[in-house]
Amino acid sequence: MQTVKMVITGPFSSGKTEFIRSISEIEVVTTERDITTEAERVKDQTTVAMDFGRITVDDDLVLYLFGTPGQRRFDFMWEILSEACWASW
Ligand SMILES: Nc1nc2c(ncn2[C@@H]2O[C@H](COP(=O)(O)OP(=O)(O)O)[C@@H](O)[C@H]2O)c(=O)[nH]1
Ligand SMILES: [Mg+2]
Repeated sequence: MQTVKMVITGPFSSGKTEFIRSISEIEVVTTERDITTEAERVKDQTTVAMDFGRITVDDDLVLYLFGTPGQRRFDFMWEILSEACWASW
């Protein structure tokens, strides 16, 4: 069985968290917090650290899904999530 880490990234409010929620077979670990920036009030909450979900593709393949925050002020998480070895999570 192969386990592959997949990082879902993109701009703020592009649907990263919703995508992972839609396909994950486990309850998604989220870090949603209330929006505090006026310019971002297109929704109520935003991801401040990461999302985590998992989907079994077939007997041989499981995907670990990591979602990043979208805002530049959280860009340190892009590297952390991209570089971290999934086995250590
Ligand atoms: N209509 C529609 N709305 C979506 C879709 N995916 C996400 N959204 C909405 O777009 C907004 C941003 O989604 P979210 O997953 O929080 O974006 P993120 O900031 O990239 O994690 C939310 O209000 C979602 O409900 C989609 O496929 N269709
Ligand atoms: Mg999000």
